[in-house]
Amino acid sequence: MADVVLGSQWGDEGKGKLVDVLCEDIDVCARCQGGNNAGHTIIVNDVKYDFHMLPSGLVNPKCKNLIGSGVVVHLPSFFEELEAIETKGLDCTGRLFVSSRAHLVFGFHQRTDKLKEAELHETKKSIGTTGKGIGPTYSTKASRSGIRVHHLVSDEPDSWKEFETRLSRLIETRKKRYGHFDCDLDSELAKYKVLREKIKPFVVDSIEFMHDAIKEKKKILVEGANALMLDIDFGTYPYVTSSNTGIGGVLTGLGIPPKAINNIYGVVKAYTTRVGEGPFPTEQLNEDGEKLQTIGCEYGVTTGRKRRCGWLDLVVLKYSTLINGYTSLNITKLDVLDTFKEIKIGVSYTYQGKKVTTFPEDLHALGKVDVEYVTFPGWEQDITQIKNYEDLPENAKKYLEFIEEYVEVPIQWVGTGPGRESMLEKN
Ligand code: 2SA
Ligand code: GDP
Ligand code: MG
Repeated sequence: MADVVLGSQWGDEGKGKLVDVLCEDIDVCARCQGGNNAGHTIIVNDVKYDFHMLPSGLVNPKCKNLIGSGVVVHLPSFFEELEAIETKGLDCTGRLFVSSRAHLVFGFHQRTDKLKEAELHETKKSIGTTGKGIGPTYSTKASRSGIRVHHLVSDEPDSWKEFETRLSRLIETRKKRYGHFDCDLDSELAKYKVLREKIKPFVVDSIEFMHDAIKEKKKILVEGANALMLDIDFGTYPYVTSSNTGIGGVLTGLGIPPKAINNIYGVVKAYTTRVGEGPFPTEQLNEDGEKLQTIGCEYGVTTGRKRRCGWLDLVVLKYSTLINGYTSLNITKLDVLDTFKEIKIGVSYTYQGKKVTTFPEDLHALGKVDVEYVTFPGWEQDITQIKNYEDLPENAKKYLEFIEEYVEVPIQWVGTGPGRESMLEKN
């Protein structure tokens, strides 16, 4: 059976840390969507690991790791990331696998991503993407002109020739569209001839891989990337990423049936952050927002961008819970609120004087809602050294219990610091 870790807000809730904690006891860790736009930071014995495309389960030496068919893979970054974590002492030999059905991200996708953003910028409508080519790669996938891992590694006669033709066609289309498009097919082909041999040992049929693991009763953990409010269908479209970041992406990105899923853990930051453009009703463009940003060290792991910050938004969390069906929650970064005298939680929206009863799909409306807040007294105490949930200050417990009651999902863990050891389990 598989347990799943999903981001419940706009990402960077601390999914990587929960995956690390759970992986102590896990046989297989799998990524199902996204690509190297993700950034998961894990701190083990004061060593900091930044995962982007590789599954965070690699920190556990006993855990096998799969990049599923729903992930988009930029091979040069794959090897760079692998080398970086191996240099820090993680031996990944024989523990990392890539689906033959995963789509490849090429340099031309990344260039297209940046050109599209530049065009949108002119009309002040840029998405604020990570520039990693994620949107353009999922676009070629949906338009059925994408190149998958098996196209690259196939030993069938003429397969390399077919690969050349596919890549050349894709680049030509971009040249026609953008005119000044800078991409040299020959140097790209030379690079991929080398990468083809390098990636071969990692490639598996991920359907067989997952179903063998299920049959052998292995403990599987699926690591979600990005988060529900960035989901291509359910997020704040078009200010979203290009994959299904919710529970649906787990099934389509790994080829497993719903009955193989056991627990669905929702990771919830004790406040809210967002990186990139798009509406953010509880954003605090004031001292409180700056304080959250500074104390929470809220910078993008992939791009280094400052994250926008605001209060916890339970309208968002309730909506995210409806879609993903969390069985329990991990509230993270509670310690970041330690010095606040008062802490607010957004509990409802009104639009044009009327209470909003469903989550607005129209961003003009979402951008203009008034948020009703409940104000909590802070605990004004350092909680980073606390070892048991029961020992948390009363005001912190009240804050947590309010969340639990509002969304009707139990809290299972509370994060009180970035390290693996700073995770309180609630009984
Ligand atoms: P993209 O590049 O096409 O996926 O961007 C589309 C939107 O999705 C947002 N997005 C993210 N939001 C939060 N965290 C992400 N990962 C990195 C991190 C981000 C970083 O962990 O910090 O380093 O900047 C992530 N990836 C994509 C993105 O901001 C756009 O709003
Ligand atoms: P992810 O994308 O959801 O895996 O999250 P990121 O790694 O992008 O961002 C979360 C950041 O918060 C990382 O730097 C983590 O080390 C850090 N973090 C995770 N949990 C906690 C916590 O409970 N307290 C504090 N202070 N930091 C945390
Ligand atoms: Mg992140």
